[in-house]
Amino acid sequence: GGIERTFIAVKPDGTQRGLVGKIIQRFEEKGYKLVGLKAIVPSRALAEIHYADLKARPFFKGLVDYMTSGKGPDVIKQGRRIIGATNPLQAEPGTIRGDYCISVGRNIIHGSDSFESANIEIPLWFGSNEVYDWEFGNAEWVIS
Ligand code: DAT
Ligand code: MG
Repeated sequence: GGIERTFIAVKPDGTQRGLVGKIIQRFEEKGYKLVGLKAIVPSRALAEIHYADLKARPFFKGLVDYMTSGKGPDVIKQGRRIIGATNPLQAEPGTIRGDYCISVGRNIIHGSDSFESANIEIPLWFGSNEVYDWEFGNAEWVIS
């Protein structure tokens, strides 16, 4: 894919466990650009809209997020690879979920699963004036 944006959210357990910095660092070190960042406790309504596709599932009530947003080539799919499988017991070592958690109900992070989802989730969580489209000073050393 071309240049994409995704929506990444550290969930309350990741925040409580002090993993926000490490998670942001993994995306930074990979070469992705952070264009928006905030710490919020989402309203119940926002969390329900975000996970609307899972409304019928028994675990629906427990899902809330803190967040980061990154930008770069193929960031949506690569972000999912960095995060690892939904069930941390199936997530490969070296992924965020594979390294930091053991329970699907406490899997510490969200990442958009497609271009369509990212384009819904980013404006759901960020106002247009909360995203800063800056340029890397060293862009040519990261993206060819
Ligand atoms: P992902 O977060 O990998 O995109 P998803 O969109 O299918 O996974 O589900 C959203 C979240 O819902 C997931 O991160 C954790 C929770 N979840 C999914 N399946 C679950 C299950 N079987 N039991 C408990 N929680 C679950
Ligand atoms: Mg999902």
